[in-house]
Amino acid sequence: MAGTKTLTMIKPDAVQNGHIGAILNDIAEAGFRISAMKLTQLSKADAEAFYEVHSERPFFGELVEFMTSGPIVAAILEKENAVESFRMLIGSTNPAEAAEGTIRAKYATSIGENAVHGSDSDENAQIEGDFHFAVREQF
Ligand code: FUP
Repeated sequence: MAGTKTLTMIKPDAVQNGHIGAILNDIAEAGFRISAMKLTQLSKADAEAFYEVHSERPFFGELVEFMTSGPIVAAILEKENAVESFRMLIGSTNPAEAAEGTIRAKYATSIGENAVHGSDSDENAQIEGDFHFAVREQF
């Protein structure tokens, strides 16, 4: 059975461009419950740990630099089939390929600066949620 939790980050580009409110509104209208949320900024070590699976990829350095460049909003979202449902809502990694109406189509600028993160599996949703939030911050 699919899990009910996913982890999102509203990335530095979207925060900088003033899209926090609009993105949270899209998330709420899509029926997600926010069970944890904070405005925070990742250190280099945080970003390197979060994106460890991409450490051998050519874009890793740029990804870490971008993700540490300013504040982000981290949140745990709950809904039936949360991981897949949220990835549908945000659209393809590359905003040029993201379906019309998706969060990345509306608010992302490039494949690197793509407005939002969404977990890619139930296992990673749990790991990423625990990365950002202590148990007492998860409701
Ligand atoms: P997604 O699951 O859609 O966030 O995409 P990936 O896990 O494949 O990539 C994670 C992040 O790496 C992306 F959000 C942006 C960055 N990335 C690049 O900068 N260039 C690429 O070619 C692919 C990913």
